[in-house]
Amino acid sequence: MRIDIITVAPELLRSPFEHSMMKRAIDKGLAEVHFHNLRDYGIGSYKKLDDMQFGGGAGMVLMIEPIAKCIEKLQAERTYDEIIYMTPDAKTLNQATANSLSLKENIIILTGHYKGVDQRVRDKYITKEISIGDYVLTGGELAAAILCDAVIRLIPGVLGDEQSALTDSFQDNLLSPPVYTRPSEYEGMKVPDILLSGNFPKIEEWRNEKAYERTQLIRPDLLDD
Ligand code: 6GU
Repeated sequence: MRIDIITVAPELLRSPFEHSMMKRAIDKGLAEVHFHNLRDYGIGSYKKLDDMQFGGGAGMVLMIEPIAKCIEKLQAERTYDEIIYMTPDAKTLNQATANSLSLKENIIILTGHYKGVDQRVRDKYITKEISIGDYVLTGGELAAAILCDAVIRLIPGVLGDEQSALTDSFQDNLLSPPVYTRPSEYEGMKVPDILLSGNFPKIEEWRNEKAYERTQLIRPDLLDD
């Protein structure tokens, strides 16, 4: 999978890709991530990227020309399955979206800044808009890193068997059950007997029950779907 990230702040984004699972995926050749500094496509000698919004109001808006130049240069090189815009005014990222994106060949992620991008960018180029939650970040860069992490770890071969994505929280719309490790007793707090029993069908049943209870308590909305 190839991901092209268009951003005004590539330095804000680079480090998560140099560690842990995303680094492993990139080192294994399972994911390729390229950063494109929007500034390189800016207008005139000042490399202008943004301007005041028509109709008045605070905040600068990213102009269409630099973004168009960058996207069209990439599109001339290959076909993209999705062109994603990271923005708080979109549907929230969930596991189903991450699963479906992990199967794509080439995607572009555009990250906004300031007041966002000119609406015509969204109308002309964007095939999918994603928010990572109901709060506002300064820019879409950290949101893009989160999206990439959620997607890249699902690419077949990235996770080892020992940490199969299939047992993740949310993979089946349930939160994870509680987990324990040694010692089996700490200051009088005991690990549930069932987990020490070696009765694996019963353990599985217990985990499902706890996952359901926890979901019911903390995220009952997940059970509505
Ligand atoms: Cl994708 N961008 C920004 N700027 N803020 C956000 C977001 C994205 N998702 C939640 N808040």
